[in-house]
Amino acid sequence: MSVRVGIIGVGVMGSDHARTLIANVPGAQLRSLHDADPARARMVADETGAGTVAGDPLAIVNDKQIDAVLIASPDSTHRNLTLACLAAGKPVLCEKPLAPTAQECLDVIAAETRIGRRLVQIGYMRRFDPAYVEMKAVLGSGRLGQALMFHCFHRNVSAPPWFDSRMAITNSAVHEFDIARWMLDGDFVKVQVFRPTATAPDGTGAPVFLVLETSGGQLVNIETFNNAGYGYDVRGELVCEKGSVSLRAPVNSETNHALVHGTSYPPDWRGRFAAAYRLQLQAWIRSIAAGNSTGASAWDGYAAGATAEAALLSLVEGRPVAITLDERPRFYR
Ligand code: ISE
Repeated sequence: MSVRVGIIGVGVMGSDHARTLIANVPGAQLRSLHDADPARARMVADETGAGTVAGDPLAIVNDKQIDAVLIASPDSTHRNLTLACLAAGKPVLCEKPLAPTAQECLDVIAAETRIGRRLVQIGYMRRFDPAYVEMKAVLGSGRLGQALMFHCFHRNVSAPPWFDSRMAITNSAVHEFDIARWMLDGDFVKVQVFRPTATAPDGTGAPVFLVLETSGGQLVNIETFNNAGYGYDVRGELVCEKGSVSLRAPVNSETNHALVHGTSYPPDWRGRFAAAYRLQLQAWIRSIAAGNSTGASAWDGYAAGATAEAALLSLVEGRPVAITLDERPRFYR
Protein backbone atom coordinates (compact mmCIF):
# COMPACT_ATOMS: atom_id res chain seq x y z
CA MET A 1 0.00 0.00 0.00
CA SER A 2 1.28 3.47 -0.85
CA VAL A 3 0.41 6.32 1.52
CA ARG A 4 -0.35 9.55 -0.36
CA VAL A 5 0.89 12.50 1.68
CA GLY A 6 0.05 16.21 1.52
CA ILE A 7 2.30 18.77 3.21
CA ILE A 8 1.06 22.08 4.59
CA GLY A 9 3.90 24.56 4.97
CA VAL A 10 7.16 24.05 3.08
CA GLY A 11 9.49 26.46 4.82
CA VAL A 12 12.67 25.17 6.47
CA MET A 13 11.12 22.08 8.06
CA GLY A 14 8.33 21.29 5.58
CA SER A 15 10.70 21.33 2.60
CA ASP A 16 13.16 19.16 4.51
CA HIS A 17 10.36 16.67 5.26
CA ALA A 18 9.35 16.72 1.57
CA ARG A 19 12.89 15.84 0.47
CA THR A 20 13.25 13.13 3.10
CA LEU A 21 9.88 11.67 2.19
CA ILE A 22 10.66 11.27 -1.50
CA ALA A 23 14.24 10.06 -0.99
CA ASN A 24 14.07 7.85 2.08
CA VAL A 25 10.57 6.71 2.89
CA PRO A 26 9.41 3.56 1.15
CA GLY A 27 5.65 3.32 0.80
CA ALA A 28 5.11 7.09 0.74
CA GLN A 29 4.08 9.24 -2.18
CA LEU A 30 4.23 13.03 -2.03
CA ARG A 31 0.95 14.06 -3.57
CA SER A 32 0.43 17.76 -2.90
CA LEU A 33 1.92 20.79 -1.16
CA HIS A 34 0.67 24.08 0.15
CA ASP A 35 2.53 27.11 1.43
CA ALA A 36 1.45 30.66 2.27
CA ASP A 37 4.10 31.67 -0.28
CA PRO A 38 2.91 30.11 -3.58
CA ALA A 39 6.29 30.63 -5.28
CA ARG A 40 8.01 28.66 -2.54
CA ALA A 41 5.40 25.88 -2.80
CA ARG A 42 5.96 25.73 -6.58
CA MET A 43 9.73 25.57 -6.12
CA VAL A 44 9.55 22.71 -3.60
CA ALA A 45 6.98 20.87 -5.75
CA ASP A 46 9.27 21.13 -8.79
CA GLU A 47 12.22 19.91 -6.76
CA THR A 48 10.41 16.97 -5.19
CA GLY A 49 8.03 16.04 -7.98
CA ALA A 50 4.92 16.59 -5.83
CA GLY A 51 1.84 16.19 -8.04
CA THR A 52 0.04 19.43 -7.27
CA VAL A 53 0.32 22.72 -5.42
CA ALA A 54 -2.79 23.59 -3.43
CA GLY A 55 -3.85 27.21 -2.99
CA ASP A 56 -5.44 26.58 0.39
CA PRO A 57 -4.37 24.36 3.32
CA LEU A 58 -7.86 22.92 3.65
CA ALA A 59 -7.74 21.77 0.03
CA ILE A 60 -4.94 19.42 1.14
CA VAL A 61 -6.88 18.23 4.19
CA ASN A 62 -10.03 17.53 2.16
CA ASP A 63 -8.40 16.12 -0.98
CA LYS A 64 -9.73 12.57 -1.48
CA GLN A 65 -6.43 11.67 -3.18
CA ILE A 66 -4.53 12.40 0.06
CA ASP A 67 -4.38 9.76 2.79
CA ALA A 68 -2.30 11.59 5.40
CA VAL A 69 -1.24 15.16 6.15
CA LEU A 70 2.03 16.60 7.43
CA ILE A 71 1.67 20.02 9.06
CA ALA A 72 4.78 22.21 9.08
CA SER A 73 3.16 25.65 8.89
CA PRO A 74 3.69 28.31 11.62
CA ASP A 75 3.10 27.17 15.23
CA SER A 76 -0.08 29.25 15.61
CA THR A 77 -1.82 27.30 12.80
CA HIS A 78 -1.15 23.80 14.17
CA ARG A 79 -4.24 23.38 16.33
CA ASN A 80 -6.83 24.35 13.73
CA LEU A 81 -5.21 22.36 10.96
CA THR A 82 -4.88 19.29 13.19
CA LEU A 83 -8.55 19.59 14.13
CA ALA A 84 -9.44 19.83 10.42
CA CYS A 85 -7.47 16.62 9.74
CA LEU A 86 -9.31 14.89 12.58
CA ALA A 87 -12.64 16.07 11.18
CA ALA A 88 -11.61 14.55 7.83
CA GLY A 89 -10.56 11.32 9.61
CA LYS A 90 -6.96 11.63 8.34
CA PRO A 91 -3.72 10.67 10.10
CA VAL A 92 -1.62 13.74 10.75
CA LEU A 93 1.99 14.36 11.65
CA CYS A 94 1.98 17.83 13.19
CA GLU A 95 5.26 19.63 13.79
CA LYS A 96 5.89 20.69 17.38
CA PRO A 97 4.45 22.45 19.29
CA LEU A 98 0.92 21.07 18.98
CA ALA A 99 -0.52 24.48 19.96
CA PRO A 100 0.56 27.68 21.71
CA THR A 101 -1.54 27.02 24.84
CA ALA A 102 -2.35 23.94 26.90
CA GLN A 103 -6.09 24.57 26.43
CA GLU A 104 -5.72 24.43 22.66
CA CYS A 105 -3.87 21.11 23.00
CA LEU A 106 -6.77 19.83 25.08
CA ASP A 107 -9.14 20.75 22.22
CA VAL A 108 -7.21 18.37 19.96
CA ILE A 109 -7.24 15.67 22.64
CA ALA A 110 -11.02 16.02 23.03
CA ALA A 111 -11.54 15.69 19.27
CA GLU A 112 -9.25 12.66 18.95
CA THR A 113 -10.79 10.98 21.99
CA ARG A 114 -14.24 11.42 20.43
CA ILE A 115 -13.03 9.66 17.28
CA GLY A 116 -11.57 6.90 19.47
CA ARG A 117 -8.59 6.20 17.22
CA ARG A 118 -5.10 7.67 17.40
CA LEU A 119 -4.60 9.79 14.32
CA VAL A 120 -2.29 12.51 15.64
CA GLN A 121 1.48 12.25 15.91
CA ILE A 122 3.55 15.21 17.06
CA GLY A 123 6.92 15.87 15.43
CA TYR A 124 9.00 15.34 18.56
CA MET A 125 11.55 13.55 16.41
CA ARG A 126 14.20 13.13 19.09
CA ARG A 127 12.35 10.00 20.24
CA PHE A 128 13.74 8.43 17.04
CA ASP A 129 17.29 9.77 17.38
CA PRO A 130 19.77 6.88 17.75
CA ALA A 131 21.67 8.64 20.57
CA TYR A 132 18.57 9.22 22.72
CA VAL A 133 17.27 5.73 21.90
CA GLU A 134 20.56 4.23 23.09
CA MET A 135 20.53 6.35 26.25
CA LYS A 136 17.04 5.07 27.03
CA ALA A 137 18.16 1.49 26.41
CA VAL A 138 21.09 1.91 28.83
CA LEU A 139 18.72 3.31 31.47
CA GLY A 140 16.26 0.49 30.78
CA SER A 141 18.97 -2.15 31.25
CA GLY A 142 19.10 -1.21 34.94
CA ARG A 143 22.94 -1.31 34.98
CA LEU A 144 23.18 2.30 36.15
CA GLY A 145 20.38 2.09 38.69
CA GLN A 146 17.72 4.76 38.77
CA ALA A 147 17.98 8.09 36.97
CA LEU A 148 18.52 11.02 39.33
CA MET A 149 19.31 14.02 37.15
CA PHE A 150 19.19 14.91 33.47
CA HIS A 151 21.38 17.78 32.23
CA CYS A 152 20.21 19.14 28.88
CA PHE A 153 21.92 21.76 26.69
CA HIS A 154 20.20 23.18 23.64
CA ARG A 155 22.30 25.68 21.67
CA ASN A 156 21.53 27.22 18.29
CA VAL A 157 23.90 29.33 16.20
CA SER A 158 21.59 32.34 16.04
CA ALA A 159 17.94 33.26 16.12
CA PRO A 160 16.11 36.19 14.52
CA PRO A 161 15.44 39.24 16.73
CA TRP A 162 11.78 38.27 17.25
CA PHE A 163 12.83 34.92 18.72
CA ASP A 164 12.64 36.03 22.35
CA SER A 165 12.93 34.20 25.69
CA ARG A 166 9.30 33.15 25.39
CA MET A 167 10.02 31.41 22.11
CA ALA A 168 13.15 29.86 23.56
CA ILE A 169 10.68 28.05 25.81
CA THR A 170 7.71 27.39 23.51
CA ASN A 171 9.70 26.58 20.38
CA SER A 172 13.05 25.19 21.59
CA ALA A 173 12.83 23.97 25.20
CA VAL A 174 9.66 22.00 24.37
CA HIS A 175 11.93 19.43 22.70
CA GLU A 176 13.74 18.99 26.01
CA PHE A 177 10.44 18.74 27.93
CA ASP A 178 9.28 15.99 25.61
CA ILE A 179 12.49 14.00 25.48
CA ALA A 180 12.99 14.19 29.25
CA ARG A 181 9.43 12.95 29.90
CA TRP A 182 10.02 10.13 27.43
CA MET A 183 13.44 9.27 28.86
CA LEU A 184 12.37 9.32 32.50
CA ASP A 185 8.91 7.96 31.84
CA GLY A 186 7.29 10.54 34.11
CA ASP A 187 5.74 13.96 34.21
CA PHE A 188 7.00 17.29 35.43
CA VAL A 189 5.49 18.75 38.58
CA LYS A 190 7.41 22.00 38.97
CA VAL A 191 9.49 24.43 36.93
CA GLN A 192 11.54 27.51 37.61
CA VAL A 193 13.10 29.65 34.91
CA PHE A 194 16.25 31.72 35.38
CA ARG A 195 18.07 34.12 33.09
CA PRO A 196 21.63 35.34 33.41
CA THR A 197 21.38 38.97 34.46
CA ALA A 198 24.49 39.83 32.47
CA THR A 199 22.50 40.15 29.24
CA ALA A 200 20.68 42.78 27.18
CA PRO A 201 17.94 44.52 29.21
CA ASP A 202 15.13 43.20 26.98
CA GLY A 203 16.50 39.68 27.29
CA THR A 204 16.37 39.19 23.53
CA GLY A 205 18.71 36.47 22.40
CA ALA A 206 19.76 35.63 25.94
CA PRO A 207 19.87 32.10 27.30
CA VAL A 208 17.14 30.75 29.53
CA PHE A 209 17.96 28.21 32.20
CA LEU A 210 15.22 25.98 33.57
CA VAL A 211 15.15 23.67 36.53
CA LEU A 212 12.34 21.12 36.64
CA GLU A 213 11.26 18.44 39.04
CA THR A 214 9.53 15.22 37.98
CA SER A 215 6.80 13.28 39.72
CA GLY A 216 9.49 10.64 40.44
CA GLY A 217 11.65 13.19 42.29
CA GLN A 218 14.27 13.58 39.55
CA LEU A 219 15.81 16.93 38.61
CA VAL A 220 16.14 18.13 35.04
CA ASN A 221 18.03 21.25 34.07
CA ILE A 222 17.76 22.77 30.63
CA GLU A 223 19.91 25.48 29.12
CA THR A 224 18.42 26.93 25.95
CA PHE A 225 20.74 29.36 24.21
CA ASN A 226 19.49 30.31 20.77
CA ASN A 227 22.40 32.65 19.97
CA ALA A 228 25.36 30.54 21.03
CA GLY A 229 27.17 31.49 17.82
CA TYR A 230 29.54 28.57 17.37
CA GLY A 231 27.27 25.77 16.10
CA TYR A 232 24.13 23.74 16.65
CA ASP A 233 24.92 21.79 19.80
CA VAL A 234 22.51 19.58 21.70
CA ARG A 235 23.92 17.67 24.63
CA GLY A 236 22.49 15.57 27.38
CA GLU A 237 23.82 13.66 30.34
CA LEU A 238 21.67 11.38 32.38
CA VAL A 239 23.09 10.91 35.85
CA CYS A 240 22.03 7.72 37.60
CA GLU A 241 22.74 6.04 40.93
CA LYS A 242 25.68 4.00 39.60
CA GLY A 243 26.98 5.94 36.63
CA SER A 244 25.96 8.27 33.85
CA VAL A 245 25.26 8.17 30.14
CA SER A 246 25.82 11.03 27.70
CA LEU A 247 24.63 11.65 24.16
CA ARG A 248 27.11 11.63 21.28
CA ALA A 249 26.19 13.70 18.25
CA PRO A 250 26.94 11.95 14.95
CA VAL A 251 30.54 12.57 13.89
CA ASN A 252 31.71 11.58 10.41
CA SER A 253 35.20 13.06 10.31
CA GLU A 254 37.85 14.72 12.42
CA THR A 255 40.25 17.37 11.24
CA ASN A 256 43.84 18.02 12.33
CA HIS A 257 45.13 21.47 11.45
CA ALA A 258 47.36 24.15 12.90
CA LEU A 259 47.99 22.27 16.16
CA VAL A 260 44.27 21.66 16.66
CA HIS A 261 42.31 18.45 16.44
CA GLY A 262 38.56 18.83 15.98
CA THR A 263 35.17 17.92 14.64
CA SER A 264 32.58 20.30 13.23
CA TYR A 265 29.07 21.36 14.23
CA PRO A 266 26.11 21.47 11.85
CA PRO A 267 24.60 24.92 11.33
CA ASP A 268 21.19 23.77 12.56
CA TRP A 269 19.02 20.89 13.73
CA ARG A 270 18.51 19.36 10.27
CA GLY A 271 22.08 18.08 10.25
CA ARG A 272 22.19 16.93 13.86
CA PHE A 273 18.84 15.16 13.70
CA ALA A 274 18.79 13.98 10.06
CA ALA A 275 18.51 10.33 11.11
CA ALA A 276 15.77 11.14 13.62
CA TYR A 277 13.69 12.99 11.00
CA ARG A 278 14.12 10.11 8.54
CA LEU A 279 13.28 7.40 11.09
CA GLN A 280 10.31 9.42 12.35
CA LEU A 281 8.83 9.72 8.84
CA GLN A 282 9.46 6.05 8.10
CA ALA A 283 7.77 5.01 11.34
CA TRP A 284 4.83 7.37 10.66
CA ILE A 285 4.22 5.94 7.19
CA ARG A 286 4.58 2.36 8.44
CA SER A 287 2.13 3.04 11.26
CA ILE A 288 -0.45 4.46 8.84
CA ALA A 289 -0.11 1.46 6.55
CA ALA A 290 -0.44 -0.86 9.56
CA GLY A 291 -3.36 1.11 11.06
CA ASN A 292 -1.64 1.73 14.40
CA SER A 293 0.20 4.69 15.92
CA THR A 294 3.73 5.63 16.88
CA GLY A 295 5.77 8.53 18.25
CA ALA A 296 4.61 11.37 20.47
CA SER A 297 0.83 11.55 20.86
CA ALA A 298 -1.48 14.55 21.24
CA TRP A 299 -1.26 13.87 24.98
CA ASP A 300 2.53 14.22 24.84
CA GLY A 301 2.00 17.44 22.88
CA TYR A 302 -0.29 18.67 25.67
CA ALA A 303 2.18 17.68 28.43
CA ALA A 304 4.99 19.62 26.72
CA GLY A 305 2.60 22.54 26.13
CA ALA A 306 1.43 22.64 29.75
CA THR A 307 5.06 22.57 30.91
CA ALA A 308 5.88 25.45 28.55
CA GLU A 309 2.91 27.42 29.85
CA ALA A 310 4.07 27.02 33.46
CA ALA A 311 7.63 27.96 32.42
CA LEU A 312 6.33 31.15 30.77
CA LEU A 313 4.63 32.12 34.01
CA SER A 314 7.82 31.44 35.92
CA LEU A 315 9.76 33.57 33.41
CA VAL A 316 7.46 36.53 34.10
CA GLU A 317 7.01 36.07 37.85
CA GLY A 318 10.50 34.78 38.69
CA ARG A 319 9.24 32.01 40.97
CA PRO A 320 8.77 28.25 40.82
CA VAL A 321 5.47 27.28 39.20
CA ALA A 322 3.61 24.01 39.75
CA ILE A 323 2.64 22.00 36.67
CA THR A 324 -0.70 20.26 36.91
CA LEU A 325 -1.92 18.14 34.07
CA ASP A 326 -5.51 17.16 33.45
CA GLU A 327 -6.35 13.53 34.08
CA ARG A 328 -4.91 11.47 31.24
CA PRO A 329 -7.72 9.83 29.26
CA ARG A 330 -7.49 6.02 29.26
CA PHE A 331 -7.16 6.27 25.48
CA TYR A 332 -3.59 7.66 25.87
CA ARG A 333 -2.37 5.28 28.57
C1 ISE B 1 13.41 24.64 15.98
O1 ISE B 1 12.07 25.03 15.71
C2 ISE B 1 13.45 23.17 16.18
O2 ISE B 1 12.47 22.48 16.27
C3 ISE B 1 14.81 22.65 16.49
O3 ISE B 1 14.81 21.26 16.63
C4 ISE B 1 15.28 23.32 17.74
O4 ISE B 1 16.57 22.88 18.06
C5 ISE B 1 15.31 24.84 17.58
O5 ISE B 1 15.76 25.42 18.76
C6 ISE B 1 13.89 25.31 17.26
O6 ISE B 1 13.89 26.70 17.08
